[in-house]
Amino acid sequence: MSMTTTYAVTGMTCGHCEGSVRTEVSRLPGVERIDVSAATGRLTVTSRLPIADTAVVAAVDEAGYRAVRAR
Ligand SMILES: [Cu+2]
Repeated sequence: MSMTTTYAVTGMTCGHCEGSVRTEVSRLPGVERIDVSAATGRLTVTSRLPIADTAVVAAVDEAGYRAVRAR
């Protein structure tokens, strides 16, 4: 069963930013799908394993942006 979590990401401005976030988040174990939009500042991660918010935030930080868990 998959779970989906959404984050608000600040600092992304273009497709390159989206690609950087996608690359880092895709390294996390269990990730099945990543939807990321610079236009909306949203990152949605679908995974088959629970992923700690801190791990996602750290991955986004690694890409150069800041993520906060969204409702
Ligand atoms: Cu960019």
